[in-house]
Amino acid sequence: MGSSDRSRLGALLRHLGVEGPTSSSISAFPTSAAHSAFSHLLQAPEDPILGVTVAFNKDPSPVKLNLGVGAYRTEEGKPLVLNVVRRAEQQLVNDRSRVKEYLPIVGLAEFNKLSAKLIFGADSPAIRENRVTTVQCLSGTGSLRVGGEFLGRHYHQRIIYIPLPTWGNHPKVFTLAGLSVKTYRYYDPATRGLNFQGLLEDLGTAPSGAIVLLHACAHNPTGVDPTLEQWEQIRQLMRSKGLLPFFDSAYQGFASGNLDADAQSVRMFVADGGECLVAQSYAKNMGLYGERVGALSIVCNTADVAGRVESQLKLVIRPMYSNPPIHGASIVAAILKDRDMYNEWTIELKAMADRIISMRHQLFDALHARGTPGDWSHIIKQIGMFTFTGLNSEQVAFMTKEFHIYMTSDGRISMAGLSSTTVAHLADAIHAAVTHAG
Ligand code: KET
Repeated sequence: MGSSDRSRLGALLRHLGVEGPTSSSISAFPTSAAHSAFSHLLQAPEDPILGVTVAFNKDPSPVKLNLGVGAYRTEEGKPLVLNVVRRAEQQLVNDRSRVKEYLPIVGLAEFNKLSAKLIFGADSPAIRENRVTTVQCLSGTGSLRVGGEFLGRHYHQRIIYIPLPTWGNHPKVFTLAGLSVKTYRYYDPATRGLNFQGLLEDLGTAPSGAIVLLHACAHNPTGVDPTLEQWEQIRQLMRSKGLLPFFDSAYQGFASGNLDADAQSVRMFVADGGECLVAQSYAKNMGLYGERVGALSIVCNTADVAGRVESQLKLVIRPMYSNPPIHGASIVAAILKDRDMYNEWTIELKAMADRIISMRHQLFDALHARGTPGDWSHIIKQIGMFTFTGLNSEQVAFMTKEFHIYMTSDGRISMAGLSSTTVAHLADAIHAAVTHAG
């Protein structure tokens, strides 16, 4: 700004009755970083999971391998758009009657109905009795957040118990929703299995009415799920203490390859007539990651309560993002309502689940062949997208530095990112990490 400009600005401001800035304060206008309104901000760390992809993208090595984020890759290491999704999209594009109007606050009605059916079962009494309210949300994360906000506003107990360990975003989502986060024991590093006794003890001493976050299947990051008998014991304990279940169902179909089998835990809790919340994601099981499609269902004990719950959910959603996007939910609805497309989806889903299971065997065999010290049978026993290897953060850092293998520092590997061509490289890296590092 030149000096004549400055004096003209000063005159204008005086004319308007505003105290004109002196020439020195004008020259100090926020043109330099030191005077930014945000200059006090510290550089925030990258997200522990999504930041792995940021680091991966910066690495020029041709042998680099991203086993961080839980996103499915083909044998060729490429992201996969399911055939059935392409078909549904084509159908949507060809339908000239479709418009881009706002959806209702709760999203696409058909999508909500079909999503409830998918998780609770077609013959669910809760659905038949109109005791379920389902709202379309922004994938699994958005569903958890809307559920958390709702509970923070309307539920008498603010404490939510999450498993130790759990998906890294859980504590952040629920804390920001105004809940107070506590943990319950879940994983036993010694057995690389479920710490069932610890879980029962911790839930047994939880204050009555506390919320409990449960992974419906394919627990992230451990790959360890309770058996059906253990689920039944958890259910009895929770119901006897009036604990409120909040299921996170991000991997329905990925654990066993079967959508119904993977919904058993949720259905057990609904079958007893009690209340619960469920956050569903279509990111993984339909490969709709970036479309952000999910649903929050709240099962209530009467239809009347469910109606009032839905009215309050609308008040939670409207000021956050008004209403959800239309495209992804339309894809899901098109697939779920058409018998032929639904069947095609289940076949493609099973193929993804099977490929992951086959990678578990290949990795286990490769470590066995190298004589890598340790018992690696957990690689085969664990369920879902991830293997919780037991590698420590130094070993992970070593594998990234020496082998360009990217994974979260807790030793979690996304098996869906592995293929027959990269398994040897990973096995070499693990072998070297175990024998040389940490
Ligand atoms: N719950 C769990 C247990 C979960 O693992 C994820 C994603 C989500 C919810 C949310 O997914 P959404 O895309 O909002 O539907 N987990 C993978 C990706 C991520 O961290 O965002 C992961 O753990 O790699």
